[in-house]
Amino acid sequence: MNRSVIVAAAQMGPIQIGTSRGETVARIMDLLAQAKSRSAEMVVLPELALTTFFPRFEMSEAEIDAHCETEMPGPETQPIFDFAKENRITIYLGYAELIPGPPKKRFNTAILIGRDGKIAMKYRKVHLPGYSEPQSDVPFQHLELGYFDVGDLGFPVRRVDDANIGMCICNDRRWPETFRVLGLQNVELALCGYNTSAVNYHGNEPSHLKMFHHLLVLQAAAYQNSTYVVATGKTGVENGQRLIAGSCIVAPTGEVLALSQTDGDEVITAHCDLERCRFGKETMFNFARYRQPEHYRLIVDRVGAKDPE
Ligand code: CDT
Repeated sequence: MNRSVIVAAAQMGPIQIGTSRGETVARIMDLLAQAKSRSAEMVVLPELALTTFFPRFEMSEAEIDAHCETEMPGPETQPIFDFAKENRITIYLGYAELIPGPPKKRFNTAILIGRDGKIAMKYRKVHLPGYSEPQSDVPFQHLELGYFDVGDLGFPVRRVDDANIGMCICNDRRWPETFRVLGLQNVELALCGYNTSAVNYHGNEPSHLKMFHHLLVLQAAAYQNSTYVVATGKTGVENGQRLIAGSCIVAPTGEVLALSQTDGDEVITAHCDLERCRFGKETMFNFARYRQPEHYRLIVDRVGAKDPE
């Protein structure tokens, strides 16, 4: 059976604060056109692709809400949906979602826009990093825990375009639980948008480790769940904060198939033969044959680590 898809990661350079949605969507449209010209059938955009990474700022409720979408598509994002339908290209789009309520909620969300121009899947970020309160003595805040609610849709996998597609967002990729939950649903293409600071302000972490850990977790996740992984970043210097690049497409073997070369808007592509996921799923990581869940109870029963008694 021939099940293959040409996938693109559409990396974006910085979106400075105050940039209009119209300007940003115009950039996205250009990236989508580039992806189409390279025969892509699926395009993955970054986390919070419509705005700057606003949790780096201390903001009022009204300012936070102004960075969120209350409807999807809305007038400014409709062209992305039209592009998906006209060109029969599936698109992962990350954005901030506001539900006015009551109760009011905000989520760090990604949707998959199907080839019919309709929302095929939605995911709301589960592992929110950073803090709920501003921290002192840091050059930039990371206030996702205060600005967003924890996602309430689990880690979905859906059959879209004859592929088992899973979604996660940025920090989720560092948690093996994310990918194992996707793996247990036979994920074949795991999609992840990110905004990752190039510097850890809470310790003396050498800066090269940011890229090392990014690739380490994606390659391990792909191998251990025998799935393709497509990870797309927002990069460059955004409001004075440098973000790592390194958008990539990883094979089910854990090998990197494509890696971005620049710090700005850039499209990378790879041909993904979904049948290649079967080998790992049927041999080394044949979950039905080898998993021993009775020995994994602590993973769901305990949140924080404790010393042995
Ligand atoms: N956007 C996002 O999730 N960033 C995190 C950094 C968290 S450090 C406070 C990441 O995992 O890259």
